[in-house]
Amino acid sequence: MLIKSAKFVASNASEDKCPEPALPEFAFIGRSNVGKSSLINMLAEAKGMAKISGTPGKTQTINHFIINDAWYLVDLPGYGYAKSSRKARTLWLKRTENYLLKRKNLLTTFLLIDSRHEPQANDLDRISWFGEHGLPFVIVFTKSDKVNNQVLKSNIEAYSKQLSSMWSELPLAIISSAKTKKGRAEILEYISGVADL
Ligand SMILES: Nc1nc2c(ncn2[C@@H]2O[C@H](COP(=O)(O)OP(=O)(O)OP(=O)(O)O)[C@@H](O)[C@H]2O)c(=O)[nH]1
Ligand SMILES: [Mg+2]
Repeated sequence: MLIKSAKFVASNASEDKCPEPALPEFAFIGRSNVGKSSLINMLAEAKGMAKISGTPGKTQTINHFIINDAWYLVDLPGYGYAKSSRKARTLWLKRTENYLLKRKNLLTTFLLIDSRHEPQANDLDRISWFGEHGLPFVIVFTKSDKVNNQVLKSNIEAYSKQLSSMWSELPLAIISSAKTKKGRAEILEYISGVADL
């Protein structure tokens, strides 16, 4: 898929304030600092479009970006930041879960997992949550440039093992790097197929 244009549309605190749900959209969720905003910029070939930071917790709202004037990429706040307050975590849950459950034009959510780490409880909980609610999602293993192939393979295998105990069929998983653009073609191809673009 060719990206002809990519523009920031709006930043909102709640689902009911988001742009009219008239175009297909795809959201990105995952732990703080996992690389959601970086992946969105990499896919859109738009450096600096989504705000990136080395400090976890950069994205705090629901951010819509319009691609080719035809579909949305949505950057969501991260979860699991150890230093966030209970109040902030409750707010995250309220905002994000409400968005994921209610948004009518949301076709698939990309659930990002840092490929450098072994399975983490909060990521597994999030995967279960998608399953419980029957919401379509794709796993993306991020920052693959930071890990050697052996560790990458072993971490992905550990995930597959954990997930096999919960699911009869494993969700689609894509390996990515915002740095080398690994996974870009695969993710865009998936989007274009699902949204019939
Ligand atoms: N080497 C490498 N660094 C990455 C990659 N993706 C993201 N980063 C770095 O990881 C840090 C966090 O990236 P963000 O894209 O801001 O992460 P986020 O998930 O949007 O974080 P929050 O908005 O805080 O939830 C930044 O320093 C990025 O430069 C990647 O694929 N490879
Ligand atoms: Mg972000």
